[in-house]
Amino acid sequence: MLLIGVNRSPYTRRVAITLEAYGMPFEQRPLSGFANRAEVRARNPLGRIPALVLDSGETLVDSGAIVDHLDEAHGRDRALTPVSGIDRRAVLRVAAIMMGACDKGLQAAYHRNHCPPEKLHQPWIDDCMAQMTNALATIDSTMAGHEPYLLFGRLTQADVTAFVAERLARGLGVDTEVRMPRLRALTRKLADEHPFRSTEP
Ligand SMILES: N[C@@H](CCC(=O)N[C@@H](CS)C(=O)NCC(=O)O)C(=O)O
Repeated sequence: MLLIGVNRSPYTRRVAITLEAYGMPFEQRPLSGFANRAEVRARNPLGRIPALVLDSGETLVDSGAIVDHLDEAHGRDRALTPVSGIDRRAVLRVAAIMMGACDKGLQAAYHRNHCPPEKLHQPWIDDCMAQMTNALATIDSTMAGHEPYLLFGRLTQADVTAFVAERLARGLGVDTEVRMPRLRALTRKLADEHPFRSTEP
């Protein structure tokens, strides 16, 4: 398998962490949607990373769809997202909030990086950042503070997505230590685990 994308991207890193957690061998081509436009658009018409090229030549796009395929290939009963029911909904809820938080953080960053200075609209940036921060703080408020993982005492896709979202928020200047201390403690612990350590950009 060939993973297209840089691990600086939270979506790409989510896929890379999942591949590592499942022990699936893969190669990675560290392309960025902006610096390598033509190559990325050849793999994904949207021009976004990640994309995953399967050994059959089929190309999957969007981290959610890619992770769903990896879950199926690994075996849904052993996957990072539970097969069904309330446990599945709980993991998917956290993953949706965390991926949405990344979307908002990146909207703010794209606006800041791609608009000419005279067109910058700070209230829009502030609102996006507030949505991201609020999403992370809400998950933080559900944490007991001494649990090894977010849910069920084991690693799930909730932890993977929380890890990449917290990392992005910190990179965008959110003081996660202060705003979401339990989440920050979790990501600090996860950073020592192989799938997270080996995918550090
Ligand atoms: N929903 C997508 C989001 C992917 C995404 O937005 N990737 C960013 C990199 S972090 C990208 O390629 N941006 C370039 C662009 O939007 O033009 C996923 O989960 O894979």
